[in-house]
Amino acid sequence: MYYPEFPPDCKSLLCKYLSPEIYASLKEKKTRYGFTLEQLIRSGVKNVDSGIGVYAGDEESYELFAPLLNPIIREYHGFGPEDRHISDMDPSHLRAENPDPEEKYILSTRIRVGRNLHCFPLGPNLARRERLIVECMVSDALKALDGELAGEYYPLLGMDEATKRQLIEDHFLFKEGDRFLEAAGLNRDWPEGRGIFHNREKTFLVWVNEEDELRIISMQPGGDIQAVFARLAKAVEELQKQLTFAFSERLGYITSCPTNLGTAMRASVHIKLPRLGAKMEAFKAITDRYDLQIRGIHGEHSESEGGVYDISNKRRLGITEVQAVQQMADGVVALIEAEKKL
Ligand code: ADP
Ligand code: CIR
Repeated sequence: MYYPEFPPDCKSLLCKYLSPEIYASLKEKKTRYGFTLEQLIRSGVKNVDSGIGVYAGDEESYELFAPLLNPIIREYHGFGPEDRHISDMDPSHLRAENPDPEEKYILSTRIRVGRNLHCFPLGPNLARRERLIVECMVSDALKALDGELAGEYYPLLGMDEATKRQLIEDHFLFKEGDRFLEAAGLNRDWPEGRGIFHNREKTFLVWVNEEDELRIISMQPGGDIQAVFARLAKAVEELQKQLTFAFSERLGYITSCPTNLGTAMRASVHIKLPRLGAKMEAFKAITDRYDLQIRGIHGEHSESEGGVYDISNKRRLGITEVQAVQQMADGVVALIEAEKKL
């Protein structure tokens, strides 16, 4: 294995922080689960248009490869090696009244957290057998939920194409064939071991063995952010009674992509902002002020359609869950005000 080549205009954080010296100091290292630098950086080496370019194979990756990962974490989250993550998922601490009660702008609200099981490596380093055990453990835990959270687990293997396509189009199910995940080894043995759980109303969903072993999702039409957060907090609390999630005192919840560490939370709205969308500079000035990210409406790396954008908190580590949602909610109020003025 040689020092990788990046094009001169490469903007990934991998390319920025993988100096030849750091490369040389890490290239022979291996975690207890056998994860190497080559595996860690494969996605960003193959996809030189990555924003980040790395995926961890286990919790230990974050210690062993810290000379590369710490600077990436600092730049993305503004979180240094001496900082400690703090969690707060108490919905009574959130002040997020519906910013759009007349439903003119916000189409839907979604909050997700990523989780991984404490006693397994992360997806890029998960063996086929382990992935199946994770699927079994998680679907068993989900089966025990009741009330509003009760639902069914649908494995991807054997799901008919039309159902799958519809679930993806309706924003409930993950896409297939993501080249960033593919290069990270996250799509091995596809579709076996993957699946989706949801309640009858599709307001509570869990993705199994996608980028993380669990993606726990609460979503609903409109802008009732408070209700979406309260449902998520309840679901996480219930699942925690049955499953132990990978968690570090310093980095919070451990996820395969360093952008998701900490809260592992992305709180988003799909929001119609056609006027702001035509004035990208003004739009970005507001999203930067509230530390928000703009995505297209079919998820990351997709484009906006009809002036509808996915607006979410960018930072997930070093702020609490309540702060992450509050940032999104406050930013959305400012965006709606700006849209009205144009
Ligand atoms: P993640 O949220 O897990 O980081 P993506 O950005 O790929 O991953 O989004 C996953 C799916 O969730 C996509 O289909 C996306 O359109 C959908 N989604 C995200 N936010 C919302 C929202 N507020 N309302 C409806 N669907 C949403
Ligand atoms: C990239 O580097 O652009 C991709 N690996 C995605 C990074 C952030 N998104 C994510 O974790 N889903």
